[in-house]
Amino acid sequence: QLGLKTEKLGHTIHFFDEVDSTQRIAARLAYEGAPEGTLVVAEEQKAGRGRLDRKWFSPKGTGIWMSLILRPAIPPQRAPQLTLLAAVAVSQAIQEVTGLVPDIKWPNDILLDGRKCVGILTELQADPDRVHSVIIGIGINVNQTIEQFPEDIRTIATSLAIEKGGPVKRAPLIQEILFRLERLYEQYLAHGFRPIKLLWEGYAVSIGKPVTARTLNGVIHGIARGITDDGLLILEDEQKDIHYIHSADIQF
Ligand code: BT5
Repeated sequence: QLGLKTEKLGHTIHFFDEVDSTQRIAARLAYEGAPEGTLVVAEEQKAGRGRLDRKWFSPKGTGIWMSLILRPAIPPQRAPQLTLLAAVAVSQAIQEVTGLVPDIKWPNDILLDGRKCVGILTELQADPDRVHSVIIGIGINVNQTIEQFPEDIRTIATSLAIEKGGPVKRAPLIQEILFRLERLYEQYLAHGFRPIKLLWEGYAVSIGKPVTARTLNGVIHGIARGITDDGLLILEDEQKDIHYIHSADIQF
């Protein structure tokens, strides 16, 4: 039992021991009409995924692998804002529960000590002018030891337990994430993205620094200048031209 402090988010929870991906299950539930706030949580994902069909390593019992259904009345181009909103909510919750201070790396990573401990994946069911549902997938490495990570991500990944130096309980963290998400989401629906953007900037790394952005259209080197009110990354290249980046992998 999670002992929720929320009005709406997480009031229907589907728990699974093992799934391919909580994203796929949540998408099916959303398609079948599941209400806003429906949450899918799994102990283990056999085919957890990241962006662009990359794999998300989701071993049994050591992490939080969950997907939340939202139904905001927004046009689809505003959906990336919800990735940033979720990153703020998860960062606040991690800070509250563990005392660790995370960094957000645009658009969807949360880092501790420069290593990735959270990945967020936002997927949509939408018409060109209207969102039907947004599935927010959140993967958190909670209690893995460094040896438990596959070799290819061992130098770039970390867990809350590694950083804190001891185990972290998952249920209170899920509870805190939903609580923070609900608050920020209400703010977002009432006042738009601006208040969320200000909070986001408080956690952001790489703003003002040189970065390399790998997009589907090519590679851009430049200085990250911030994000727009829509949540796009503002990048100033070596010719001082400004690029607005919708989606990319960022390195610094
Ligand atoms: C992400 O993609 O970071 C989004 C991850 C979302 C996972 C959640 S878990 C619940 C829900 N159900 C799903 O199936 N997915 C969501 P991206 O930015 O593309 O990063 C993927 C890359 O992160 C991989 O290519 C690896 O390099 C690295 N990676 C994979 N597993 C990791 C892990 N457990 N911890 C840290 N890094 C990892």
